[in-house]
Amino acid sequence: MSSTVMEIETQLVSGEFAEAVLSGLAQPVKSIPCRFLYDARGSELFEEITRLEEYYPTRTEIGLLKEHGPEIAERAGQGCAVVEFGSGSSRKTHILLEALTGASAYVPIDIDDAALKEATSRLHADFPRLAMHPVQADFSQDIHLPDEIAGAPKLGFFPGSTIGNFDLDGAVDFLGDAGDLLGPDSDLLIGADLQKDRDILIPAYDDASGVTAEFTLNLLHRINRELDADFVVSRFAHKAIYNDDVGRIEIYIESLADQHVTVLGRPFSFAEGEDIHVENSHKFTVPQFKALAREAGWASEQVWVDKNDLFSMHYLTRG
Ligand code: AVJ
Repeated sequence: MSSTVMEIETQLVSGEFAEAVLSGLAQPVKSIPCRFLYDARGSELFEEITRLEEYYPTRTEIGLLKEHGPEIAERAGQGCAVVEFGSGSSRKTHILLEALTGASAYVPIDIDDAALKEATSRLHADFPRLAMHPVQADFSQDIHLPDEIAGAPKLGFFPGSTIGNFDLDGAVDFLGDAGDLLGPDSDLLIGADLQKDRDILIPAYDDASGVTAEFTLNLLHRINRELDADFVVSRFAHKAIYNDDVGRIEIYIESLADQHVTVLGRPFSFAEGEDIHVENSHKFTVPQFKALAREAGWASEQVWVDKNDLFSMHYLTRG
């Protein structure tokens, strides 16, 4: 097909999701960016994942936040504005804000307006004297912080090891951009999941009750619903592997048969055993994460790790 015809055809398909799916499935190695896992149902299922026995990151990070809240507050100082990258986790934010009695404002940044409103109103009910300045934006855009917090010291907050979704170059870029946004002398509190035995890692991403499988396969239901597709979801399976070489969990949707699927009128074939790559979740060592932060212009001021060496929380400064 000539590139002109391709361009015209691509323009006919409206929406970022449609474009990502059509181009992702047309590649020799099929993949779809992980952000599309989080529609309303996907976000609900992810919330369920965070409460699973096998999924240690959430409860471990919450434990670290509770235990070290006073030290975090001491470092953050008086009058700081808390800038959260995403607004997904009000449970963690609540614990942080409870510890930071001196905070002057809360500024969540999220692409999803509904999620922003919900998080802000819930937190406003609990912290009525704290100024709330939600920012609706995409991290790939140029973001501007609200003028109201211009004079306040900034504490960025990026929990959950969501940084692990990026590849290593992407993580450095993100941390650099976050530093530029927060400005000189700002701080960043960030969660980073640790490398560990696959006997702990694999069940965390392939739980016995099948919630993670449902979360992954919801992507096919979403494509069927939104992109007029005919995936027979029972002919695909969730697959989580640990890639030792790069230290990351990789999540795939595996085709269980040779089959054809139509998405927005375009045909795609799948061989038995063929994968669609849908998510990476990097696991770090403490020195590796410090080096990554340093590369992006952040100095490590303090690191907290739980007693089982499962998860790390880093207090970084821009100096
Ligand atoms: C939201 C990226 C932190 O990598 O642990 C969990 C996503 N996917 N189970 C993670 C996820 C399947 C999660 N993050």
